[in-house]
Amino acid sequence: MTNAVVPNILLPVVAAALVDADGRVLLQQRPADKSLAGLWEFPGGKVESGETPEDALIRELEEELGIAVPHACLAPAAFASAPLGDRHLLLLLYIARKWVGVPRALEATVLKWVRPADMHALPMPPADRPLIGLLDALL
Ligand code: 9L3
Ligand code: MG
Repeated sequence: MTNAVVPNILLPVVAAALVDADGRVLLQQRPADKSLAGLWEFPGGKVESGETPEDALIRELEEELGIAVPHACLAPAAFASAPLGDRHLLLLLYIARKWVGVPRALEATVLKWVRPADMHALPMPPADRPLIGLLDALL
């Protein structure tokens, strides 16, 4: 049998757990005009054609928060998946403890710093929720 072309059902999305000196992690609330409106997510977005996951995440963090994260400060940490319409979202989470600038809500409704243990009480997208426990174990 020849190799079949793998149907493109996976949607790669990258996100960051920005960790502050007190071990709190930055979450942002998705705006009303976007999918999953009102849910609290790790900042990030889709990997675009031609980008590495790390390049995509650095671009997203600049667009969404106005911060610069050096490539060397991104550590791959965990992943999770969730159905998304007729596709399947594959969420790759990176940890960063250093960045340049102060995060601002340039696309989100609001930002907040949250301890992983306190995230369970927040409404989060289906792909983000399984990452809470993994993150808690890593921090
Ligand atoms: N998504 C889920 N959790 C996240 C992020 C950054 C994104 N932490 C989902 C929401 C959308 C899709 O991935 O369905 C693409 O994200 P965006 O480009 O709307 O931010
Ligand atoms: Mg986004």
